[in-house]
Amino acid sequence: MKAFMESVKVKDPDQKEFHQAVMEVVDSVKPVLDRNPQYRKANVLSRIVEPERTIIFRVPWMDDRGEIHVNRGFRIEMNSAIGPYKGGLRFHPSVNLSILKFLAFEQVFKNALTTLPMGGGKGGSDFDPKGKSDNEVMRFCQSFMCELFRHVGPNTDVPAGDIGVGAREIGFLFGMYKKLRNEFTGVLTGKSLNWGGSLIRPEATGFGCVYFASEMLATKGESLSGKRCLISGSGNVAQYTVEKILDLGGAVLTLSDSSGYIYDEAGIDRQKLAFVKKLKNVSRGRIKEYADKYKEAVYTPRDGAVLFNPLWNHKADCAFPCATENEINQTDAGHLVKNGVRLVCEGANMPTMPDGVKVFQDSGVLYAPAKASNAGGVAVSGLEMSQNSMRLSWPRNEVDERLQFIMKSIHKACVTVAEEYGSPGNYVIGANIAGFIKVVNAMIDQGLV
Ligand code: NDP
Ligand code: 2IT
Repeated sequence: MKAFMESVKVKDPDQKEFHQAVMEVVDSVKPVLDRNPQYRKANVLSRIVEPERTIIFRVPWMDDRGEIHVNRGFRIEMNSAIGPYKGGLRFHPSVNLSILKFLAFEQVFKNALTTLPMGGGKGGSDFDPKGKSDNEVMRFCQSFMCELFRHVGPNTDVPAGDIGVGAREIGFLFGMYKKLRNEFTGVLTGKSLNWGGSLIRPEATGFGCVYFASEMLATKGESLSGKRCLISGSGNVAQYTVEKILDLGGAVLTLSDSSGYIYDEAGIDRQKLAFVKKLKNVSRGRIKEYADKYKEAVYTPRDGAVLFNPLWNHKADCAFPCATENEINQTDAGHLVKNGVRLVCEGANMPTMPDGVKVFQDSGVLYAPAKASNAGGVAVSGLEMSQNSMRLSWPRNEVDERLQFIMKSIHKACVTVAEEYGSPGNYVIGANIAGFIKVVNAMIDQGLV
């Protein structure tokens, strides 16, 4: 296994995030390979870490002053063993091959866990939508799709949103796809309701994450009612995580963006959440404005020189990291445990660094890795694809019930498989092994392709 990891690193020495994601899976699946010699013989590990296809392209666009800019566009088509490539697009200046490969790799296992027929992919651009006008974002999305359209399709590769890509961007991307192909298909998910979107898709990742947390707490005879919760981020996933925690009687104390975080001891209630949704989704403002409006809240700007995130250093019961990767380091994890946190449920992808995960596991914290706990978003994307294929739309309660059922199934699969492999309560091992077995069995069935 060590030699295998070395070979992955030597091939792409700069792809630190990708190595991190691969390492976690490789660590988990060793007992599976030991029990199943056919997997080693089929060299499944080497095959599963190599994307089936990597597309990199130029995205030229013009700003409102007539100046020309060039960004880089990507789509990683990682694995199509169990269905068309499926996964989000991220627009953020930090986007590079390493980050998209880690996300695409995670997506393969996550999608397998949903029980729906979806392969794994991810894409995006180093374009920064922050501070851009709607027209600039539209021109960028159109230029991006002018290349991407030839690689995607409802039975080939179905992108969706991620950081920096929400309903507005999906609309512009879909419009250009439809014009170029002259067809109206479910090539993207996260579409608006009146032209092919699914009810509950905007809520799905956050709601699903809280459903998963409830399942974990239920194993200890507990619920979210009365629990104090810390949440990072203030985008799509964070907003609907707050909403569902409030539905279930919990209290939410924090939210953040890349500039800083707010702490509200009085709790973020529904009225305050409505303010955050408008602030972030309509006026595209900063979370600092929350503390300008609600004087009981304290705003702390991000200090790059500090080696821990003070958001994670408050007394609480549960933590839901919902911003971005590697936002909880070993020190943050130690602070959370010291402050009484007994459950960490990941809304963001890979938000906890490996030594942070170790702190949680050594302390007996209920810890859910992203590929299990945030799978609700892509699960409802899968339901959006089904509805599009059938040319009908299910009512809200039907999609929500299916989402709850899927999150319960993922929880059950994690628990059962972890026990089967001698690591009861270890959701990392459960999720990695359950996803891995499903995908590699399909790969083997389909021969060496
Ligand atoms: P949004 O763009 O809606 O929100 C992202 C939030 O995270 C913003 O508050 C943003 O702050 C903050 N953020 C982004 N990058 C950083 C950074 N480098 N440092 C600190 N804060 C940052 O994205 P989503 O809510 O959709 O995504 C959040 C996480 O959830 C990501 O990890 C994504 O991969 C994951 N995810 C999303 C799914 C979905 O369906 N949308 C599904 C499953 C997982 P700012 O505004 O300052 O950039
Ligand atoms: O990380 C993720 O699962 C997503 N960004 C959602 C992907 C999707 O296809 O809905």
